[in-house]
Amino acid sequence: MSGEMRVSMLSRDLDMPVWSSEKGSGLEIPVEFSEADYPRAEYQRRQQFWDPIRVALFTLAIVAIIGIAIGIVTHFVVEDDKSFYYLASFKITNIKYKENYGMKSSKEFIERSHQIERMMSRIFRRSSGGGRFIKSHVIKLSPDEHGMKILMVLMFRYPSTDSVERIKKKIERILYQSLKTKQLPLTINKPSFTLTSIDSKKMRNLLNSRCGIRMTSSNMPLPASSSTERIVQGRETALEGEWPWQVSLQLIGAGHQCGASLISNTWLLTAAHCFRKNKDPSQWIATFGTMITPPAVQRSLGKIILHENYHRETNENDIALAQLTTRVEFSNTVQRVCLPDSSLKLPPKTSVFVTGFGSIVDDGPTQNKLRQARVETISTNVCNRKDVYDGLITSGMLCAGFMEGKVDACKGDSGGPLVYDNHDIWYLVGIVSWGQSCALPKKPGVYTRVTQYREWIASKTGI
Ligand code: 4AZ
Repeated sequence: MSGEMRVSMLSRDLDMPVWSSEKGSGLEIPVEFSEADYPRAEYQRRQQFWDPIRVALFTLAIVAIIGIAIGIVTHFVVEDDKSFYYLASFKITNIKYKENYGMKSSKEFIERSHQIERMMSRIFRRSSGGGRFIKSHVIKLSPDEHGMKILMVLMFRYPSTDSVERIKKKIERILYQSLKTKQLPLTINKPSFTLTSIDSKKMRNLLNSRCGIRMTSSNMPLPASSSTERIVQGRETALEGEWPWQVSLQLIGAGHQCGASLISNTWLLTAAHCFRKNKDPSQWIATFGTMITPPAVQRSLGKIILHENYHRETNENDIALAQLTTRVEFSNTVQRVCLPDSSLKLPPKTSVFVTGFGSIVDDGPTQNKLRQARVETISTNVCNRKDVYDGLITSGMLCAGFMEGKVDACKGDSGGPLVYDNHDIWYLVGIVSWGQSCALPKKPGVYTRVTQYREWIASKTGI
């Protein structure tokens, strides 16, 4: 009887009639308990609740809950990745040092640095702990009797619980292994290799010797932008520090007038036509950051230098320099952009980015939040076609946008940057200058071609 009872009792409330099945019959008949039967039934119910299957299931559930809890704690505490920075110094023996390596803006320095950075990427990305490598930057190339010496920073992300020394050993092991097994284009002299752990401040200071580098507030480098949108038809800039060289030039009492680009701790590069209304530096302020109000940093202007041959009728030589009264310190939100070598030539349809606080429709208001747009370079031949700008584009100008229109810079973006990303280093290739209205078909944006003015900038600033 008790065997048959158990089957029914497990699935029933005690104050419901209990069903008893006749052995072998498959039939169940309701059995009424008398009042005296209840305590015994209660006891049986408790005892039967803890049968071995239930105990096993219960134990399993507890183990699963503990497992999940440990997983969550591990994820947030142990696996909480942190950036680790190292300064690497080593000698390369199969390359002879060239004098131009001393100049960071030279083509020779840029190309050799990229080659070394690519090699580091190859060494660390394909290793077992490859996902830990973020990027590297060459800081300095110097002469050495056996070839040349390289100083570079290496950035990794490892769990925050890992020690600096342990990571250093891992990095060295990966590197030494690669020297043995990989065909590398440059011969690294193993005994000369030293690795020193540095903090984020030291890393920042070292990187400040280089231009055009973007970092997020957590000191993570920003990857090349993935946006494909517009200023007229653009998007608000997503991250603080995405365009750290962007400046807003404001006339005291009249607000934002133009954009500009930071090219050193004290110099801004902008368009000459921005100062048509007012050339008195004491009437101007420059603000930094992704918002006009509140600005991240603010400075007054001490000097304005217009290009001597700026012509307002033809927009020729639409370039000007402005000097801050006090220098700005570089940070994640304020950083200078690189100036390209005068020899840099961008082929048509190269992706470039324009940023600014200008209007998003023709004659619209200034935007408080910085906006960005991806545009493409257009050859001067195409831009000078009769149905485009009919010969108005001179050698000091550069067209960028789309023939179908839609994406463009607009009023208030003038003076601001058009930048080109070369291996995560950003170069100022254009200054927003003019255009027929905004985002119209066959009327792309016209920019001052910075490469054409590289010597002029150097002659005024020494940069
Ligand atoms: C302006 O008035 C202006 N579409 C700037 C850029 C462009 C047109 C006008 C390009 O400042």
